Amino acid sequence: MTDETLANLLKEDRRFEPPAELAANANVKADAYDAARADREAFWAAQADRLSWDTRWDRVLDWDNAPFAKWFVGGKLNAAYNCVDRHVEAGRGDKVAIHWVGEPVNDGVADTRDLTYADLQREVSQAANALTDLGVGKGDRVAIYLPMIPEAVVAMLACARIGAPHTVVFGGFSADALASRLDDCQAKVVITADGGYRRGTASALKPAVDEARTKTAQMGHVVDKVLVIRRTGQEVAWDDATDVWWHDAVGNASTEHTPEAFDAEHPLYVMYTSGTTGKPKGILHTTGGYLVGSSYTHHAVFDLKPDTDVYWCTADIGWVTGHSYIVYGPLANGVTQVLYEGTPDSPEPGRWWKIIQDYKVTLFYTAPTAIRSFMKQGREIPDQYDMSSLRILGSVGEPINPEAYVWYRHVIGGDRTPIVDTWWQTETGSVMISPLPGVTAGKPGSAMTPIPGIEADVVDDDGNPVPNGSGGYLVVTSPWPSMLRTIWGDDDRYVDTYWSRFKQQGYYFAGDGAKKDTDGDIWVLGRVDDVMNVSGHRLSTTEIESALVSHPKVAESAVVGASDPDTGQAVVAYVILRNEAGDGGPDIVKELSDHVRKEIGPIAKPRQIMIVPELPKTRSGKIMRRLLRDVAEGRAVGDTQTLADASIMDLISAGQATST
Ligand code: 6R9
Repeated sequence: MTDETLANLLKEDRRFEPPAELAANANVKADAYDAARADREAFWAAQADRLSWDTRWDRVLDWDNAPFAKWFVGGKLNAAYNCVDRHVEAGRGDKVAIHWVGEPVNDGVADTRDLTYADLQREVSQAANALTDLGVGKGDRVAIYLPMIPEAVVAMLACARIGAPHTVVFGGFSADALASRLDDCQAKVVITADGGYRRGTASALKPAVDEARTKTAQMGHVVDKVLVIRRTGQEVAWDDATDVWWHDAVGNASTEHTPEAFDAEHPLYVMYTSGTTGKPKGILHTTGGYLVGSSYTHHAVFDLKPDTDVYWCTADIGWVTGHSYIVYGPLANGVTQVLYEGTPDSPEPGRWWKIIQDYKVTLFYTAPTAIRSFMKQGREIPDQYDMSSLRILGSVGEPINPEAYVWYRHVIGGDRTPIVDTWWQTETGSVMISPLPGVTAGKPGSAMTPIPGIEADVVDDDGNPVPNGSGGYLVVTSPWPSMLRTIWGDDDRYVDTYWSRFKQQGYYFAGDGAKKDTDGDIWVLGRVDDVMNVSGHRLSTTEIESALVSHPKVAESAVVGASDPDTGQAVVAYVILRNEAGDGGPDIVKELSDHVRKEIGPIAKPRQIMIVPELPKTRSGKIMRRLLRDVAEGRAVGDTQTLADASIMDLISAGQATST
């Protein structure tokens, strides 16, 4: 973000007060901030009481071995029981848990299915029994690689029910990306489907699992079983020794299953996310604190009224937002929600707005990148639908620019709905900084203040809080229940990545830059490290550079995130070819782009690839990405004094027009 955009942002002075009725009836009011400040542990203990525990904890927080936290020490609970069974036992078995809106959509009618809490209880129990029969026990890892079908939720809850940590891999990731995750967490079983639908067309998933399984075998790790859901009915290669149909194994299993209570610190899941080095980090979340954090924040930030609200989060379960705000938070709160498969604008540009109209959605949660793309299409499309049911709109994944915020509120929310701009991360497990819809007067573009129970600040290089009106690094200053516990198999990397930057103060370093305005409200500005944010998805520059360098024609590469009006940031790659590759041939750009797609997945595909003769490096050999970003964003190239060879930037800037 340039200084100029930042200055403009902070000139933003529109305020949106909460609607009076919402404020009067809000689940969480202003006094919660005071209660949490007075006694943070007692505050979180009160939130933990919203769940059902088999054994109560005897200590709220054990921070003796910081930064390794234990929350609700000695407590025991089952996450799936909390998300499913307890609602059935409370007489809400007939309540719809999930309105699934799938693909394909034929003649305007989608493939749909409603699942009640009683349905979920039966299916989760069957899946839990089937996984147990396949040899999955407490502590074994299960990978889930699925489209957005109800079975994805069922599979996650079945794992939670038997204490087998799941690792959900986004269905858009390649076989290679899947293989490295299977290997890293040593997954015993993979749950997948023959294929999935996108824009009405079936695409295969199972072949990527087969390929990944072969790859992990070469790495020395053998996946025992692959449980396959028949979704599209397409042909699949079958290996009798490993492959099992879901409809056989799960379909024939008993619908009775008694959940076992697990320790509050028992691992619930591992979610891989991009870091600053090539290897994705397996973020570990455990059971008790995570469920407390995700369910409390969902109740507070969305002011969820389970008897009347219809909630919809458009995320994919392959991301943390899908974990915390489709599966665990909402279901623990007994919500009725929409789950959808597909894309926002297919088969019709107004698909989302039609879903809101049809299901009378009241709480809606999506990402700025989607809002910007709808803005581009124009308000004529949403204006055709009745969205008067909406009462709160949420935003997540990247900073929301004030214009998108105001458009979202005005066009989608009819100027009635507060917007909750929620800042959080895979690592934080649940929302950390956000307005409360019944309390906060929202400012377009600001995530505002840490929610009750969370303590965060913006600090300078030395870890001192910056005064209002200044910028710095975003930190969390005290532990919170849904915090990551470690990086799977790599405690040192956990300490290094998050706790060494402000070791003396004991602050969690989020990797984001932020500014406090004159009122002290927080504006998150984006990453300060080599992590990009493309359409709300985290990608590491190093990971894409490694993918490019693994191509036989490539000698070296540098990747930057350039600002992009649609996707927030976009991947721009600079590539030096090997001598023997000559000019790479006429299709070199496409070849490299396809290669990245294959290695990581379509979301990592560069917007632009430039073949360059050299990369700008400092004398110590560090690539100066700042200069490459200048070129990618079409600016005059900044200070080149520290370059070992300043003429290189002229070559790169001149070459840009011809090589893209
Ligand atoms: C939940 C999620 C985390 C990174 C985070 C930050 C960016 C997320 C934001 C936001 C500004 C918001 N981010 N929400 N930036 N305002 N409301 O997105 O997790 O995929 O781990 O990404 O996303 O840069 O550090 P994750």
